[in-house]
Amino acid sequence: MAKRALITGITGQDGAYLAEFLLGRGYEVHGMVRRASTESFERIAGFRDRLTLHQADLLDQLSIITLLKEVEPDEIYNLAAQSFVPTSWLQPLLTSEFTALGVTRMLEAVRLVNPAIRFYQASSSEMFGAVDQEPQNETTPFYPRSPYGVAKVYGHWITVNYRESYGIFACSGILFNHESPLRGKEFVTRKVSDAAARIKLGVQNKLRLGNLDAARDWGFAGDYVKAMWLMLQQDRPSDYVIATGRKHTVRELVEAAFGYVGLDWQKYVEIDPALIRPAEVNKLRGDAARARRELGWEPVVSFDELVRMMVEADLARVKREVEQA
Ligand code: NAP
Ligand code: F7E
Repeated sequence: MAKRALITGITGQDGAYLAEFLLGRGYEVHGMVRRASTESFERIAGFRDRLTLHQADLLDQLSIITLLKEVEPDEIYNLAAQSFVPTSWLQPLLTSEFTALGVTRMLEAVRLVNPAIRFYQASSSEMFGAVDQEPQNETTPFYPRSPYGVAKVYGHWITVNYRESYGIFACSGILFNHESPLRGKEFVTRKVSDAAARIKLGVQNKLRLGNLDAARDWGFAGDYVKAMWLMLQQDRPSDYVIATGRKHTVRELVEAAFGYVGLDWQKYVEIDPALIRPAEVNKLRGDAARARRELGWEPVVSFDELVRMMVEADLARVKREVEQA
């Protein structure tokens, strides 16, 4: 019989890639979506008819319990969260409700409905924050630098705690930044690829950015969702860092994206002080040796390939928009 997976956050970047990946593995895929006046199903439109979507919300405990009773999943991937770091300073309480307490609500539902369900928690390299040690691995101490990072530390430890307290097969994947053409446009990679395309096609003049010196370990979302699945297929649950092991600055990202469309980025980029964060994470680089050893996981797409993939996708999309206008 086909395995059944439940994905929270299925309408997000990772949810879409993971749903497609699991469908390809023969899974019956269910998604949890929150009620909105307008549906946000663009990312899953291509395979929407092969999914079963259910309304529930991370803020509503009973809706999650009811959902688990109805779906009876073998595996849960908890990807839903308020995931944009700057918003976490503007809405710190809501971020904690979704991104921190939401994890406990999911785990409580697993404990009550069926503790045999395997559980994946979407943890983040933002938990390392102002770290000294480089590269960061599973034993590196956390020093989060935003309400989002703090909420993710809570989500990580409550996952570990439910594993240790109740024997639940719960894994925390500590994923470094991962991007794709499906990335939200407010995140820096997509903001840059979209701007490079729009400026090249003459429908934008300037690109306003914040800190160009920040460095991140950027990988491809399509590679990273495979690691989530691999974690839940092991004999024993554990926590894994997922990263490429290479870091680049925002400046290098801009150079690569604008270079790809043959433009000199310095003519278009302006620094907007409003985009500088109250507390910054300056450099992150992950060490995924445990994942390589125990899961057999390796990233496939390089930084240059990722930038090219994103700029090409935005060029094609903006071209279509311009032609239709
Ligand atoms: P994303 O594109 O922002 O997607 C977030 C998802 O969460 C959306 O489907 C959103 O639904 C849903 N959601 C938010 N609040 C909800 C609520 N109260 N109830 C139900 N659903 C809710 O994020 P992503 O990039 O795919 O990331 C997936 C997860 O991995 C997140 O937990 C993120 O924090 C974490 N993470 C991401 C990265 C990365 O680089 N991408 C790295 C490490 C960890 P709507 O469509 O309704 O808004
Ligand atoms: O910023 C700098 C900014 O918003 C990256 C989320 O998926 O990954 C993501 O969090 C860097 C920061 O991602 C702009 O200051 C400069 O240093 O793309 P970002 P993030 O904050 O690293 C982690 C792993 C997650 O878990 C999160 O959910 O880029 N930066 N100028 C800018 N960033 C943005 N967004 N916009 C700018 O104009």
